[in-house]
Amino acid sequence: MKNHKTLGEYIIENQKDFQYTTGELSRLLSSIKLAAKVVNHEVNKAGLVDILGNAGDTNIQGEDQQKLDIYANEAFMRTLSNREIVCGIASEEEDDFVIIEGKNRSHDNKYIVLIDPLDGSSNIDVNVSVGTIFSIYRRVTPIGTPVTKEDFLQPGNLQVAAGYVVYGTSTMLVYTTGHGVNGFTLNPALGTFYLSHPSMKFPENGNIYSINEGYYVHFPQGVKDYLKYCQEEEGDRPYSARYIGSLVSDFHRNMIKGGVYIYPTSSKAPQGKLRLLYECNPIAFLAEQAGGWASDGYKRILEIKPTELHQRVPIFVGSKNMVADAEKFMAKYPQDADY
Ligand code: AHM
Ligand code: MG
Repeated sequence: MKNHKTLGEYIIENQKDFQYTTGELSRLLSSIKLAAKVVNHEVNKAGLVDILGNAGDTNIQGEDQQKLDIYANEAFMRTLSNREIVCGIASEEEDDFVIIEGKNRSHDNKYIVLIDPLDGSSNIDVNVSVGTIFSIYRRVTPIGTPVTKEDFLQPGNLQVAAGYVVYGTSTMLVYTTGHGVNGFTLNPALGTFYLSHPSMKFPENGNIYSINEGYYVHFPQGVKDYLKYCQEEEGDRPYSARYIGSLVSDFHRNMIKGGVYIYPTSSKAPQGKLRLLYECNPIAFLAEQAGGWASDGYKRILEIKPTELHQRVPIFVGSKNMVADAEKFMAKYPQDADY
């Protein structure tokens, strides 16, 4: 068997790539690794819910059972707060950001984390993959003071690291610190992540499109036209449609095989559905680092200046040439850019 590097070894060896190089980011990534294992253990038990009890029940040890998305939120919140590195966390599961105090009630920690603890959670009941998405920034307000909203409303191009965990047929942790994208697979018997997908790259072209076509009638005309193009018989088209309904899994597959994931605006969701800070920015950072592209249909996701924590934006992300093709169709309807 080939001797694969573990995630722990990889993080330490590549500490120097990180521009601030203090070891703090390594410790932060280690805490994400730990929380991912805890959540993985719980997600794998989801099918036993009728045996072990449902949310709101009490389990055999007398502990309250929780819904998995709440469980995942608490697991990440707890682990990230414990290591004297993070000064604030914003989560898709919380209404507002949370201020973390360091040792002796100080505010000396430098990093903020934005997290979607369990994305695609409607898929849990049916044994389909779900994921965790995370995004890390350095704070912009002075060290020593409590974090403010300003620390969280940074454009995506200021992220220092981002990644996801996919709880699928295998559990994988995929992340970037701005030096490419690497994927690590969990060996469940040992509880260790191994480097299984070094230097992940989107193929420049692809033949998969991923969108919830059930909402077709509600889509903007540019999206309708692009879908028609995907389905036409010409060259390497028609493309295949693949849509899991778990962003992390759809993105992960498209990065490996080549494809585009689209969640556009629609007459039902005029701003789109996905959140800029917890979903679109980290996924866009990974996409660009893997040689792909992420756009809101008109402009680069990573340059959008956020105005609210839970802001939604449309997203077109994946193989570079596929996103560029979709943007050409969108450009014919410039009025739709004012979503
Ligand atoms: P969630 O954060 O409430 O789980 O929603 C995000 C998910 C994505 O993972 C997925 O791609 C999308 O919502 C599916 O939405 P839809 O069912 O509208 O196609
Ligand atoms: Mg989500």
